[in-house]
Amino acid sequence: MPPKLMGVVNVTPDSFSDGGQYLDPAAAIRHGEQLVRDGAAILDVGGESTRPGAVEVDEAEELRRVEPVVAKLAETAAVSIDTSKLAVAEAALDAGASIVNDVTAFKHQPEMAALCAERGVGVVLMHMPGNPRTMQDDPRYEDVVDEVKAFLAERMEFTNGQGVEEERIWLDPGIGFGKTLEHNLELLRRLGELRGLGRPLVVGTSRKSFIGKVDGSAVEDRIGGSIASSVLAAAEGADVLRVHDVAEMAQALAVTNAVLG
Ligand code: HH2
Repeated sequence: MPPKLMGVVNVTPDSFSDGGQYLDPAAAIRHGEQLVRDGAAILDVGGESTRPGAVEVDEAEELRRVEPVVAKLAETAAVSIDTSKLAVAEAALDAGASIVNDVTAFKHQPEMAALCAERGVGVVLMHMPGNPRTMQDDPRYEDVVDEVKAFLAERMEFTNGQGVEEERIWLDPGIGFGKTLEHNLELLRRLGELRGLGRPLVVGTSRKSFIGKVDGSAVEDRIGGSIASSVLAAAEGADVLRVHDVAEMAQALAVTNAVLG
């Protein structure tokens, strides 16, 4: 099965690659609708940047950004809400979102797991050591794949223990979150080992700085690296690819599929 595409809709002034482009709700909605036409099966709506060193956004502001966008886009696509805040997740689910994507894997607000259980929605649990403000301070692992795998297994057990059925849990190695270039490359190379966790894998490499570290490219020039890393992740068994450039990625997957048959 070819992976599904999760299109990124950042309703923020400061996201690392498209900050400010879709802060206006009408622009974010138009963008999301275009991503669906381009081939996105899921739209991931976020109102707070998680880039290293990003400014924390208060709850009311994050809610104000995402709620109208989720409400409108949920009419045409499956929407995931990219948040670590309980109140934002709750409002987004009320507005029609059907997946909660938490980069802290419910470590920031563990009550989010019970909310997801009660609503019967899907969850994405991602690996990140610490928080976005500290995660890039000299990250170290004995074996990055083993440690990410153990972290995800523990968070899955916690989430399941809070009542979320295992079938609703997706896992994400958190490319770029608390990892050096070598850690990111190793995770992509050995992604298949995470299949042992038995749950669908979400992978987000799109436009990330590890690509720039490979070839010196600026953030607006990383589509080639985003596509190459996403296709390789798909070959290693990724089920969902979180991408900004949905049309280009859909074409790359179509050609990959046509060749592989
Ligand atoms: N990456 C980003 C944000 N959320 N969620 C998951 N599950 N996996 C990821 O790899 C992931 C994520 C960072 O990308 P972006 O949203 O474009 O940037 P920012 O956090 O600056 O808004």
